Amino acid sequence: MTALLVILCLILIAIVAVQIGKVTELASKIRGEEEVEKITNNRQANLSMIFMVLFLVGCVWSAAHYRNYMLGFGPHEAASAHGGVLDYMFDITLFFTAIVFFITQILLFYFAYKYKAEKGRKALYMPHDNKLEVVWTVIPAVVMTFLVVGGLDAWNEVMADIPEGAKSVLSPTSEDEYLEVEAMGYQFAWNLRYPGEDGLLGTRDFRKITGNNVVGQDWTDEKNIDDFHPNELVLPVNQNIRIRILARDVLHNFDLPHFRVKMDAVPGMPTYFVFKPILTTEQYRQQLKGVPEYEVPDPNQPDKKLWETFNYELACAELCGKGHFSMRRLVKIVTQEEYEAWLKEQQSLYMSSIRGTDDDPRKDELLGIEIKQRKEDFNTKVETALASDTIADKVLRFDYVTFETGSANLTKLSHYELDNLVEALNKYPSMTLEVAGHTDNTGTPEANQLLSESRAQAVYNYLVQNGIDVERLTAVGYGQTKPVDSNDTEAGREKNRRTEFKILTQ
Ligand SMILES: [Cu+2]
Repeated sequence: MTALLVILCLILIAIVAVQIGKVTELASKIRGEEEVEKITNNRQANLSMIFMVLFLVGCVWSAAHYRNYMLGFGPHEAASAHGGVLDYMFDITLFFTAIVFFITQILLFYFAYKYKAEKGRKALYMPHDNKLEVVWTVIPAVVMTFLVVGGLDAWNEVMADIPEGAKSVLSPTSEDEYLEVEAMGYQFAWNLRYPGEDGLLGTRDFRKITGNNVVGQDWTDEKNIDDFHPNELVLPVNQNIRIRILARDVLHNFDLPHFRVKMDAVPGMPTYFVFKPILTTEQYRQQLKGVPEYEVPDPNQPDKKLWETFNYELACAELCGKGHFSMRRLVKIVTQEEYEAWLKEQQSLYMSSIRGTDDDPRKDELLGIEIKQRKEDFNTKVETALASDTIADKVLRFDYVTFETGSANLTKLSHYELDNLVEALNKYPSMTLEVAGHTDNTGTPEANQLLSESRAQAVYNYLVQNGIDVERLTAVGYGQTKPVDSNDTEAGREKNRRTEFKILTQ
């Protein structure tokens, strides 16, 4: 419909133009060619002067009118430490170019007015003028030198990398520390990766990229285990941030307009940008408060004002394809405490979606942190049992001892818990145990009896192989005779299938 209207308008304008042409032609026939030409020239000259005034006034007016929306003017001061340097360079460049702009525009239109065609007037030919040449070469050269030198200085300051010796950590608290976040652009989103507890981003390999592993993290690298991928960029205020910028497919551009951070993301060529946010989201909102343009209701949340719903954003500033617009990500600058609290909610990609799956090269081993945690839990359990006077408390269930389906072969992961028991037995030399196997009621009682016996025996054998005296151990199979829960539900049956040990003496 709109297209149709536009086409109709264009046709009408064309008709009007043709008609005017015809009328002019007719008029010149009546009045005489020369007379008409003179009138037209005068009219055009006057119109061009009016246009000049309207145009220049419009330039100044629009800049003043929209100043509160523009970065670097009005309330939109830079929210990063280096931003002011760039804004200053921008202002000073604008100052000089504006002078040139106004002078040249005024002269352009004034000359067109003054030297409109007049009968008998001849052009003045001036093939060369040394003075003029010097003036319009030297002045721009001096101004350009000033701008270029200032620009280089600003560039070196803004583009400086993290100073050598600074430490990469997850939550920096001083100038000697920094947080490194990886941002990988792809069609059409940004993948953000934080380093996790260790403060280090793990290695990547593009050949390892899968649906579950968008940046191709190498899971055999310990540094990758705790890396996490949040949906928004949350950063602590007043700390150094280094963004490692990558692209997976085409050119993208990492743009944080409010921080004057902007850098191309080039496939195959990692880039970076170091900056320090100096205003939290909340402080920036306060800066917008009271500005008329932001005291109006937010169309998306009519009960709130625009300044209240303001958020920093990460955009892609390279027109990278059809879904380019959807690369927007929220950016939140928060206080140290808020940042720490946010960190606690994050879960590493490895632990949440890779661990234990077929993509996990460490499926059959525990991670250092898991070993440590389970060992602590196990020791607490044993010590509580030793301290208790109740017989029932002396019976402990193995939480992580499992067998291959239908057999008495211990799974690889069972060894960690059994090793904890070996250690406990060595620590308490007078402790003796009964290892007991139990099953649910699936299958025949005879088969279950046998299975439970051989499973208890397997645990017994493992302990003996690891140096525990046979005198201190017995292995018993109870089959399905001692359920701890109902055998009618899967959850109940799972509880009934178990291996336990009972502390007999201590
Ligand atoms: Cu893009």
